[in-house]
Amino acid sequence: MNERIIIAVDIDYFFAQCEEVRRPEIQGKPVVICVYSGRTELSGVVSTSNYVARALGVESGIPISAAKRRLSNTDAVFLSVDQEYYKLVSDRIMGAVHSFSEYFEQVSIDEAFLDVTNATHRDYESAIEIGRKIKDQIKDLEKLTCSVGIARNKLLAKMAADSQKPDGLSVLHPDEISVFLDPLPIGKLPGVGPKTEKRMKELGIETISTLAHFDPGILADEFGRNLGPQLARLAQGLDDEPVREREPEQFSRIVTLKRDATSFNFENELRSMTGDISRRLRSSNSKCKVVGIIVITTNLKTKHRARTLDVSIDSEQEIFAVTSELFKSYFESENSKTQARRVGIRVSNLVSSERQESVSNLSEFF
Ligand code: TTP
Ligand code: MG
Ligand code: MG
Repeated sequence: MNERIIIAVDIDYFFAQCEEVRRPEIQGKPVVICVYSGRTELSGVVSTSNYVARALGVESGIPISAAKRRLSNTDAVFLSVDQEYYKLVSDRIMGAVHSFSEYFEQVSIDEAFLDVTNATHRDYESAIEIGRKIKDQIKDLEKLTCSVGIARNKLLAKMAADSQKPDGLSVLHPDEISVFLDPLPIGKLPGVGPKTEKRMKELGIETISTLAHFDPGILADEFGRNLGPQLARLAQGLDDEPVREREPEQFSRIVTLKRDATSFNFENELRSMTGDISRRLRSSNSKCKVVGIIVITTNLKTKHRARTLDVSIDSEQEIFAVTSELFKSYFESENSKTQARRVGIRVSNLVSSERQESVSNLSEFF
């Protein structure tokens, strides 16, 4: 029997919720996270918004000018994206989610899958328990809510998670799949974008059930020999994609200082972070080529400095040497103008240390 149990996790209104957590005073107001293009004061698009703003018609992808109009009579808060900050929060959450199963795949900044087939002995009750623990842990760690979906494959787990947002936990038992899928509009099927949706409607396909039973020949003609039949399979709830571990691209750690700093006076905190990063590099058999520091100032600005190294490294001492230098030169250049509230380090451009070893072993023969 190859029946699986997959858990999907997606953070609710991720960027906007991160901002609500670090600026509690904006909670309850419409919050809009903007990507300003810089051309004019208002040009750009909405990255995401909280549910208060969504209820007023403001969602991902609409122009900022439209969002301003729709929220003109409210106390809405418009903030610029702070991708670096969200990435730090995401890294910590993903680290925590990963600890629930070795079969883990992160698919975007706020979304991951776990295969818990073995861990649960194919028992949905114990998968629900894991889902609850994941939600509790993300809440404890970062004060964020997420939505969890549990089903027999990635497609259905994701759709289940999406079906009960925010703060949901939705389980789709194998015998409930068609009742869940059939009546949904085709736009809810991952893979059906606005263009495909429009064309499908012209063909009279409104619901997932209609798509599931549609003439495969016509679908292949209309949407391509691969995509057409693939869409029909998805509409039947079929998906064999495994949960695939992806190589991490970077590791980071960040701490809040006991006292705001205007100089590098947090050696102990830095040692603890470099020790942690070094252990994470070694346990994933990687070394890093780029080492960077992160400073979050008392007025919530995020600043970065990074250095690309000639040789990749993984030791605590080496990472400490580079990051302490970066911190010193950061504070010198800032000239005590800003105070650091949180400080962090990040290593990236990871290379496999095994591959390096095998290359150097080989070179000994020549
Ligand atoms: P999503 O998970 O798609 O959306 P969300 O977390 O904001 O809202 P929810 O899951 O509750 O529906 O995307 C995660 C983040 O990715 C989102 O917070 C901001 C960013 N994003 C964009 O910048 N532009 C976009 O068009 C979308 C969809 C997301
Ligand atoms: Mg999300
Ligand atoms: Mg997402």
